[in-house]
Amino acid sequence: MNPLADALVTPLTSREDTILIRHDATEISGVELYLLTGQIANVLQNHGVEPGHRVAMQTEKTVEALALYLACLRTGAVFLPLNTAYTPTEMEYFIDNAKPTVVVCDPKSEANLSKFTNLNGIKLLTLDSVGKGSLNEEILTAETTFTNVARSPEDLAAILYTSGTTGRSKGAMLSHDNLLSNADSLCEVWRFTPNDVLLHSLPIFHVHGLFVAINVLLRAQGKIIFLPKFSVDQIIEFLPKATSMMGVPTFYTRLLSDVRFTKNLTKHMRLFVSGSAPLLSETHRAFETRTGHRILERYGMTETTMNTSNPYDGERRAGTVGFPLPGVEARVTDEKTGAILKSNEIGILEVRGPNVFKGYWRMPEKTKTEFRDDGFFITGDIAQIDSEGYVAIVGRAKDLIISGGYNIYPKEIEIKIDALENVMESAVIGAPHPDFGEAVIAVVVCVEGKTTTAEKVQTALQVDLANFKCPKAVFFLNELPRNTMGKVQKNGLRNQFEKTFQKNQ
Ligand code: MLC
Ligand code: AMP
Repeated sequence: MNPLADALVTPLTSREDTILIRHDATEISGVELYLLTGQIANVLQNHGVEPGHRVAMQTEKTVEALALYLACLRTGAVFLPLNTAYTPTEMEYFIDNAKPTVVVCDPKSEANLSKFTNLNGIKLLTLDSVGKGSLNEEILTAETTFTNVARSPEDLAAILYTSGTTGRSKGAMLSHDNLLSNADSLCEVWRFTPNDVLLHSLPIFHVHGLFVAINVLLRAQGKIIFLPKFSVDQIIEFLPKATSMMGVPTFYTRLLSDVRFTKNLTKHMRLFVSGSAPLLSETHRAFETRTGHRILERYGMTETTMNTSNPYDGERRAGTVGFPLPGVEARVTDEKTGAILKSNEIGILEVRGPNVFKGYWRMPEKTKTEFRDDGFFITGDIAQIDSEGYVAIVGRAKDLIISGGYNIYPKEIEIKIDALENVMESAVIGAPHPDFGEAVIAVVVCVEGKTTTAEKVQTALQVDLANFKCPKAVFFLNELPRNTMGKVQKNGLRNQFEKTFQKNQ
């Protein structure tokens, strides 16, 4: 038994039909994808990958990259996908922390990463945006037959890094059962069938694009229009061939700002799903007015995959994330006392179910603080559950910015800014942004008698930080506003700077 490989990969053996449609209209059948996963599984084993070993990937979105994920499942390896925007400094941290046996990267990153992987005896393979590179050279001579390695439901299938309020990234450990139970629930509640064709333009290094979109479509035995990234032009080109689409709110606001996105273009569609960041009620309404479709909003996180969803039938209520998925329990508690609150009261959202992760990689103490004794995971999101059971996310207890669906923890950026020359301290906040929902802005205090410029701060940060984390604007103050406990008043800073930021956009 290998729960995920049995459920997602083995069924490909009987799929002579197309499973993936690329942006250049070339098609891959299920059998072709299956054989490719067998070849990659053999390549991984040849490099010493054993069950439980980590295999890291930082590459563009290609069929080979997707096959690498499926090959990891077959070999019993733990898949570790990494955002393509991560800098070599960030990559070094992840590789050092996860200690993978194999890293697959873009040829452009090879020189930088090899310094580190060579020292640590890690095999580095390359894969570029058209599927070429040293991994491909090894695929060409590899056998296609491969016997799946046995795994139990509790064994790890993936580690996904998520940043935290301390500024240090943590690897969320997801088991076969976590991912399979979630894919099964979503197939059921969103009614995915073999007739579905999903328009896929999300990255495949996060929960949304990989474990929601890909796992669900493989489980349902549907087809996937596999676009390299989100582009309004490509969405408009491929929509007529799709039945369904999943995206972050930015996808939908960008589509709405294009006149070609019409009722006629979308009339055949079965489902539009949104998540990873709050969908504004006004976007929900504008989408319905334009297309006649109500977007189905759901809520999840890296540690839990999906927790709640608006109903397929029944009211998809704007401003809410719907009901807990089958088998998932949700409750709202008092942040300080942990007491369970009644309907409509606002508190911290806690969840429990087969979807909830196994803990943070090599951080047992941190893991313990995030769970209640009865097994509920403390999400850090502030929520309200109404008398009908609809969950609404009304805020965040964690200091977190969500920009275009990417999570950014201010602490990580503040640490870097505070280390810059002439800087005394800083506060990083999220300001409303018409495209990304929220944008990162920094407020900096210089050492007395010294100065720096916004440009210097931004340029320095780009060296170590992924570009989506870099502040879109930097403002200066003589001191940061603090309460009597000495805590920086970020709400005050947001009120002070968001208008100036918006005016300058
Ligand atoms: C790109 N940039 C961003 C950004 N994406 N800045 C802030 N936030 C982002 N999300 C930077 C670019 O590097 C560039 O910087 C500038 O902004 C403009 O880039 P662009 O060309 O407009 O961006 P684009 O490439 O189109 O990307 C935007 C996007 C992308 C929204 C399509 O960010 C995206 O695919 N987001 C999806 C994220 C996602 O999958 N989240 C799921 C997480 S899972 P410069 O300096 O070069 O000009 C999760 C759990 C759950 O949260 O519940 O699902
Ligand atoms: P991540 O850690 O990247 O997986 O992001 C998870 C976080 O994204 C959650 O804790 C929420 O704060 C947020 N999130 C995901 N989906 C939604 C949604 N539909 N509405 C509001 N916030 C969301």
